Amino acid sequence: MNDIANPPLDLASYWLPFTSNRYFKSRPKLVASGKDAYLELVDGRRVFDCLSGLWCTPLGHSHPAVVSAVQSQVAELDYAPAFQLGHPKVFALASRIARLAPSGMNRVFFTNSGSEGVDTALKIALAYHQARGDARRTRMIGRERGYHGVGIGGISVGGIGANRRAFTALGAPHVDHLPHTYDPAHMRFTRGQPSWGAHLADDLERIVALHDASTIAAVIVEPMQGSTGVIVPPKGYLERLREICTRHGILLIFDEVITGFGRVGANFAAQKLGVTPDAIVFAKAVTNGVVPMGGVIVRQEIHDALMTGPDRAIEFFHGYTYSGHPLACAAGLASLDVLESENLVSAAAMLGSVLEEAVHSLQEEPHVADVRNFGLAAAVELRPREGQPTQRGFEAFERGIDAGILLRFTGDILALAPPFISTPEQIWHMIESLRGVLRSLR
Ligand code: PXG
Repeated sequence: MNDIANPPLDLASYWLPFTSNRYFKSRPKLVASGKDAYLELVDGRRVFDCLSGLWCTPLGHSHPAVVSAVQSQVAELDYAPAFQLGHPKVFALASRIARLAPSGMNRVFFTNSGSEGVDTALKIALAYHQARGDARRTRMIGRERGYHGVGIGGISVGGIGANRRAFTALGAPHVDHLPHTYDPAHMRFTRGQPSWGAHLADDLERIVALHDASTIAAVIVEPMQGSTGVIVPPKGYLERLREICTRHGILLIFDEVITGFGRVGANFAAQKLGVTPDAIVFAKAVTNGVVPMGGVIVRQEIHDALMTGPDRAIEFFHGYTYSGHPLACAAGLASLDVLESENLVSAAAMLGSVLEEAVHSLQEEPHVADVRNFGLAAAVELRPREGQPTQRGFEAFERGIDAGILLRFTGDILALAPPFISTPEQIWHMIESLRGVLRSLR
């Protein structure tokens, strides 16, 4: 292990998140630096960043405009108390985000992560109904295979078994789940949105009938499910969810932590899909992953409903020491400047067509069970090795690094979401490298 750093690093104390710690420590992979669409490991291997970090660095690494904004900010104002005070950049960033959001969604609450954003959105939903005298509306509806981070609210509405099972004792009690929308029999190798599956939204009517609409506060879904392996919404599905929520006075929350800020070829998936929710959770790309930040955008009416109570009284008992941190705001303003001035949302849309063409050329490669894509995101689902599920995904990840591509695997699904600054040649090169990896797998 002496070659990974000089002097040798003690790997014992650090407990890695969502990682096989014992395996990692037997074969550590340490990143030394990043530039544009590439990361370099301490052993000198250079890899194309196929998932833009963890979906969070669409502008590539160390973008000079973001680096310089953060450097200046830390020298000028490193922290400002978040309660009872503000600073100019936090207002500027909120207005900027409101300008990018669907019209009418113009009030922004800041958190430090997607998980905190999700829990904040759920709290806003409860507080909103209470403020309107509808305090019975406490139930939350999530969806199978949904990922909404790891807070107590997020794992309760989330639908990934392993993330919930051990912790149900802490979970929010009043939760139900819609079925997920993935059915390979109907949508294998679909390009973009599947035409089958809109009817799955009707399950919300069944849930409403079961619990009564008057007990349901909100439905939360990722417009495109990311973490579980890029599950694309069937045509008409989200429209129908919207219609049912509106009819029953239920708030619709889109968790756009992955899809927000250009990933699907529009500022938000809400705009790409033409469905406007009541709240949008964001994180990741808002600061290009440079400083942690998340948040919630809500319709003005939801915000205004909470602006009640005695003069000088706090209206919403919620917030974080680092809500709207000056460094995050500086990184956010600079990142959104770059996104706009370099037309990177259109670039993402254009590269999405390149990725679609390229990734579907893998359909006949060994082990490939499905290929799907939406915007500048795609998944290649592998058939699990007999008796050893997840091993193929894991091996693809390991071999990818040697082949110059940093892949992200979840079980046997490989997800791709390259930076918006990628060239079409880099996208094709990524896919050709992946083809080589697939052919090398057993
Ligand atoms: N909601 C969604 C939809 C997410 O994708 C979160 C909330 C939580 O965000 P924080 O910032 O608390 O991690 C996420 C996070 C992957 C991957 O490989 C996805 C996420 C995180 C790490 C890896 O798909 N999504």
